[in-house]
Amino acid sequence: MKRTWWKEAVVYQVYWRSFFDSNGDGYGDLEGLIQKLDYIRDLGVDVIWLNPCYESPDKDNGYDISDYYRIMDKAGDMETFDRLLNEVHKRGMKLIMDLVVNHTSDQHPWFIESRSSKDNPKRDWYIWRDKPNNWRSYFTPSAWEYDEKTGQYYFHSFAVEQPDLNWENEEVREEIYKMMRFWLDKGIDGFRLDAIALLAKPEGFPDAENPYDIRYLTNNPGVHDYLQEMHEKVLKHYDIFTVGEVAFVSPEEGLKYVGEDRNELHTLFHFEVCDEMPTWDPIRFKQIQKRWYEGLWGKGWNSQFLNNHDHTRQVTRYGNDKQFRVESAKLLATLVHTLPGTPYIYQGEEIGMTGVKFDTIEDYNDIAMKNKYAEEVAKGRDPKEVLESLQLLSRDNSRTPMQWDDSEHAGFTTGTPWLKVNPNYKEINVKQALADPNSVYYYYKKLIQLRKQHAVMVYGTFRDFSENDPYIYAYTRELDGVRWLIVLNHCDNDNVYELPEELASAHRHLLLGNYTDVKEEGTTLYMRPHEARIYALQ
Ligand code: ISL
Repeated sequence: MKRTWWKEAVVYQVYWRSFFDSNGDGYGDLEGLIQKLDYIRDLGVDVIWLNPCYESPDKDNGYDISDYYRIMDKAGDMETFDRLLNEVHKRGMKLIMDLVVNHTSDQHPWFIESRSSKDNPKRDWYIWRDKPNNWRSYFTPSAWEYDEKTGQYYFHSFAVEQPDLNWENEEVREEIYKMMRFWLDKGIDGFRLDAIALLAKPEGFPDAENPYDIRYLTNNPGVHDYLQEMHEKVLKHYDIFTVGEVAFVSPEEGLKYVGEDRNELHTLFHFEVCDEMPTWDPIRFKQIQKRWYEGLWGKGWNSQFLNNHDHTRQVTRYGNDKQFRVESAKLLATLVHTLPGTPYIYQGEEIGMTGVKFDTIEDYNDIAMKNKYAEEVAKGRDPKEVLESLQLLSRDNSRTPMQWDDSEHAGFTTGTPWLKVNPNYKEINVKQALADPNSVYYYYKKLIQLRKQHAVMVYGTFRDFSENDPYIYAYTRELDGVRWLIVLNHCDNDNVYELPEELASAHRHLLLGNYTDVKEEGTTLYMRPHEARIYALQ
């Protein structure tokens, strides 16, 4: 298999508005990120993925861009961005930008022109129709918004304030490519391409049989033509890393986006775990891993993540954030870093930050959650019940400010934070983590070091030795005669794992574990709650 830096990399996602506030306005900012770069470097990560910080009215936290060439005031300015890039590079890391090209803000001058009249030259830059079809958007009951001025509807896959660009229009595509070159020429190291599988729309927008199954929004014919053109005209001219958000695809379809012979993207986020596995489901998870491994291995590259700014923190959703918070945060880290693919760490994950439950809808900020709340309450449902039903998966679970220490607002800001800090910051914070040699933080650090030292962790083949076991996940990675065994007891009880014959005779050397000792007798491994072990087999 071809070896490349981005396969070996560990990526750290910075949701800057919640990372560190340098000027007391309650929002994290790029200057704050610069001040914390040593913290990120010390963890050992290679790449920072920065959430969108372009000029934006901020209806969807920066995913509604009104000027691709400017930095949002809350985040800073272009001078600060340039300094950030330089400081990241000085520390031997790379920076990838989050880029949103499926849609813009409704305040983008292109859209303001487009909606001004039917014969405006930019009318065709967005998607206008006389009649809507029955599609829903991600965030609203209809994907179409009526515009009184010209008596037509425009199309939006997300919020009303996020009209979709018309990728069929060549001028749009050229303008986007030009903008991408602007950022790449600055020396950034790649892109995380937002909602990239949505670029193509189906001919004629036929009604959906089930409007609630919004798969119709993605992966439509023509999307690969756009990506190949983008590759040809922009991406291939730079030594960069690209990861695309590609929801609702099978491994076979996913391979079309990331196949090494396809000239599109390097890797993708498929959301089969986060979208389709609301809580931990071991057998399902194992099947997903196996299918994606078989579908991509040797042909295209996968990504591993269990949370991000859209998905509830992993220790809350897939672990046990109460009795076994530390153990299960470490187990989940082991999983993400030892399965095949590039691992991602979402800020705060490395100290085992948890999700949150606010008492009232007013304390929430997430536009997706708030719209859904309003829609359900309007149907006459009990507001309290609606709130409770939305809490576990609210995107604000992972957006609360980074917990730096036990001072007011967790040391995130001297002002009033834009979103409340998780009340557990007194126990869970960076200062505490750095002072405790057994913290989740140091475990991440060790995992990342292992990845640097052992190619098997990146390039080793994968084999599951526990397919039908509902508690234990045991698998090997193997490369050039080096064989590792990973054993995870993903559950609140003790369990026993009997080594299969094929592995039993090998000598086992423990490389990393999340308990201070190891209980085993011969070929029987006694696993405590949320215990994780990585062995080298000889
Ligand atoms: O997170 C997902 C899987 O559940 C996706 O379905 C996600 O909601 C969707 O792919 C788009 O997310 C991205 O674009 C949105 C923005 O609100 C999200 O924060 C961003 O990650 C619109 O730009």
